[in-house]
Amino acid sequence: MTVLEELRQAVVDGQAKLAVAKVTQGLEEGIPAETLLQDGLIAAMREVGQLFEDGEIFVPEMLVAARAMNATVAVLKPRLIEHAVQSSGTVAIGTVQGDLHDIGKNLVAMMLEGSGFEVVDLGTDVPPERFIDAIRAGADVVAMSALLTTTMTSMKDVVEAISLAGLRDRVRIIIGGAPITARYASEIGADGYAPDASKAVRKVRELLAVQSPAG
Ligand code: B1M
Repeated sequence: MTVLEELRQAVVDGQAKLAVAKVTQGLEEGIPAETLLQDGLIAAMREVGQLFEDGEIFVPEMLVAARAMNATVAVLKPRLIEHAVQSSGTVAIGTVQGDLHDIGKNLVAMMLEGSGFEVVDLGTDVPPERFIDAIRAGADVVAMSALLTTTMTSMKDVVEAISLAGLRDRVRIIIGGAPITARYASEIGADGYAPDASKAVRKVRELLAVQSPAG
């Protein structure tokens, strides 16, 4: 088995220590951090989702796999972020009400932070009023994540609540997560959608008209 395969298997099996060891080995062997993330960790979570869907594993196994993933992301973090110094704006990010999935949201938050944005992480299961409080406290962007088809509709509630509070002109709204599409974003009146964490950074930069370091 290659290191990437061993990493994938360790995460699927929920073996956090082994997964951390495999990420470390992969880095030592010169595998780029982005490859370890995409082809190791994210691929493993996809496999876990499939096993769950097929009834071969249950919620506890999904949970330990998620813990293994989180442990390895901590090791990769310094290699994934760009270390920008100047603040480019404030982003309030959260997983919407009713939804507890936070791995994707945490990756987006980490990449934004590494790219020079101030990030206010509202956590998971975030009700609309907490996003509104964050705008009142100065957030330039509201970033929402949802992983369930049953919770993605909460994004619309947040957009509506922001409009009702008279704050829509003060903020840009970006959404993402596995069931989300660009079409859904425009349907609910969000300003943007991104399919992954690095594209989320690009989209936020675009929405705030911030130059990327590459120009
Ligand atoms: Co759950 N779960 N889960 N789960 N879980 C899914 C999402 C599911 C697809 C599994 C499946 O059936 N195949 C399914 C949803 C089905 C659906 O709605 N259509 C599901 C289900 C059903 C459930 C429960 C209902 C199970 C139950 O209790 N019976 C339950 C719901 C709990 C709740 O939220 N109320 C549940 C619970 C859990 C755990 C708690 C056990 C655990 C989460 C732990 C945690 O997050 N701390 C869990 C996990 C791990 C998964 C899977 C296996 C993996 C999710 C993940 O972390 N992926 C998932 C299967 C899958 O996704 N294939 C599944 C890796 C992560 C990096 O990807 O989050 O997509 P993702 O983020 C990406 C992009 O989407 C994007 O960037 C990220 C990086 O590239 N992105 C954004 C995300 N947010 C963004 C925001 C942006 C921009 C981009 O801008 C703001």
